[in-house]
Parts: sequence; C-alpha cells; structure tokens
Amino acid sequence: MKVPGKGKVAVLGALMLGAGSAWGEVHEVEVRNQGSDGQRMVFEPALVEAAPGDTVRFVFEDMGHNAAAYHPDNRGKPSLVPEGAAAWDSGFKKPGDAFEVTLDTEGAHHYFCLPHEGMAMVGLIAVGDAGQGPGLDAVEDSGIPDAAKAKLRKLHEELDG
Ligand SMILES: [Cu+2]
Repeated sequence: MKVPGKGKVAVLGALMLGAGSAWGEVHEVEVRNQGSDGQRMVFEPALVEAAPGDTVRFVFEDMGHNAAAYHPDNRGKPSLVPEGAAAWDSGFKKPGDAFEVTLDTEGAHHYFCLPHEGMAMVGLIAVGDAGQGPGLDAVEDSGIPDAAKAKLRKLHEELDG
C-alpha cells in the first residue's frame, strides 16, 4: 500500500530542525543610559532566562554602548560563557538599532558593555540549566571590575531566588 505524503513529512521535519533557532522565543533587552530604577548605564532587564535556541534582541536606546560576550576572543576578556559558546559582539550601535544573538549552548552567558563595564553595565543570560556554568565562582575569580562582579553576583542571586 502506498503511504501518501510520507516523503513530504520527512522533508518538513528536516526543515523544522534546520530552522529551530529561528523559531525560538525572542527576549528583548533595552540598552540605556538610565534604567527605570534610576541606575546609570544599564541593560534592562540585566537577567534573561532563556531556552536553548532562543534569541536575545538588544535594542539600543542611547549612544555609545555595545553588548559583548565575556569571551577571550573579545579583547582578551575572561571566559564567562559556557564551553563552546561563540564570542558575539554587537559593536557600537545608533539609537534605534538592534542586535540579535541566538544562544544554543546551555549554561550561564555573561556579557558586558565595553565603555561601561566598570560602571556595572553587565548582564546575564541563563540558557536552560544555568548550573551548567560558568557559575558565580568563575565571576568572582575573574579579573573584571568590582562593580561588574557585584552586579553579576546580584543577578545570580536573582536567578537562584
Ligand atoms: Cu554602555
């Protein structure tokens, strides 16, 4: 007996696998000179909880910021992203511009704004099980500015709480 449409189903399945990342959820993060709580130089929200294959969309509201993964390929920064995660960097954007990054690697992805890292302009994207690391110990042991450490400590507490 002929099975109608079997080939089509297989092709559709392959397309769905290939397009998986494009079909994930999109989490928006605003990049601002001032946050809603009055804090200067912020990613808002600074903590995003995502699933593997989800996209984070950075929307630049003000001038003079970027968003970049804590990865050795980004200006020799310490590695504060999961093993095998890519070194993404938005570059500096104009107000109204956006940058999207899709994260497939499970774990804690920490990122920073180059000019304002020392002002605690950092963020955390927890993809799936953030316990996959790198954890707060890696942040504390890294050479990043104290203000950035303090902010990331707060975000880990928020994540665990
Ligand atoms: Cu900035």
